[in-house]
Amino acid sequence: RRFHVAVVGATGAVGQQMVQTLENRNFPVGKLTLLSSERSAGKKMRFRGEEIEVQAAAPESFAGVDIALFSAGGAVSKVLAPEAVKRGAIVIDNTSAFRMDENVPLVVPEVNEQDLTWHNGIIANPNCSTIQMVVALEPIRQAFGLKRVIVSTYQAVSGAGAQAIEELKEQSKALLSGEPVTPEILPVKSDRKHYQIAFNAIPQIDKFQENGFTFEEMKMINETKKIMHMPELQVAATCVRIPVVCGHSESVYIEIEKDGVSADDIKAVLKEAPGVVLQDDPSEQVYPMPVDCVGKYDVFVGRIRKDLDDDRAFHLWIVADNLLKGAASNSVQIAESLLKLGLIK
Ligand code: 11C
Repeated sequence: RRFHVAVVGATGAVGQQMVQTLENRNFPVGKLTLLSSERSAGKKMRFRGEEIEVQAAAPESFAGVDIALFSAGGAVSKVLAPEAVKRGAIVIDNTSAFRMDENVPLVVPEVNEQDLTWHNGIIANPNCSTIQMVVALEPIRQAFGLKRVIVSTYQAVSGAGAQAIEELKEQSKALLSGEPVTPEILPVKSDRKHYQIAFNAIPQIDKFQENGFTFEEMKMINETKKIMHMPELQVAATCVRIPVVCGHSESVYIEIEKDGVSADDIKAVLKEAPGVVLQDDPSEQVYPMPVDCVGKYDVFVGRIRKDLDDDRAFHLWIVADNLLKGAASNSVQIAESLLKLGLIK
């Protein structure tokens, strides 16, 4: 059978990739409905060689829809996801609106596909920087146990949307021409101050919380524990925006449970892990970089080494396309898993 799929936020940085990924992964789409805000309605997008006009999203848009992929911001999901479910659709939501709701599974298929079995209509797609990290950590946890994670991220501007990509490009051009810049989007569009991203690094992604961490950092902390079913896991994160268009990178420090494990043992596990590509050969200067990961669905891991002071601690470098594995392709993979597990009627 073929399915009626809707993409909400179709014209956005992630929405465009969702449409492309449905096509590239040959998802059995019978009908594709593209939805957006009023502002983007009327635009045309291509899917399998045909032009589809984008419509303004409304509750009635979901009549007859089997699967709705949402990526139009948390506020839109909060209002329209329940409307889609009411009309019989399964929602795969790529916003933070429902991720920590205990009635909503938060799923990365390589890690916790079975959580899909208890969904109640809405399935949450985790934050991009969380997804790529847990894909690499879960096989290590299964083999050697996992006690503690400390991550620092180097995140691409596309995580903040199409306007942030434009801002980086415009600022880069202006500064190279000796012209002044007026930051308006990054680090957070709705926060009070904005800073230059071109030729800079900004240690703020999303808004600050009362505990001194940003919301992005709290997402990495809380979502990792939920996806891995490890409320006791010790996790800390520092999230930084860098002037890269696409591809998030992460320096990850882990402490495992088992004694006597070598870096080669960790590499052997990751070599066989689903969704992971091991790129680790210092003798040949081989390691993952964002420019090489763009357009790919996998998570790339390298620079794996044992800590010099703690026998149970290791360092890893993890890179993935934040718009694909971090968002669009993980969402489409969730839809594929629903089919595989017989969870869509
Ligand atoms: C960023 N990780 O790079 C964010 C974007 O919760 O889905 C994804 C926000 C989210 O800015």
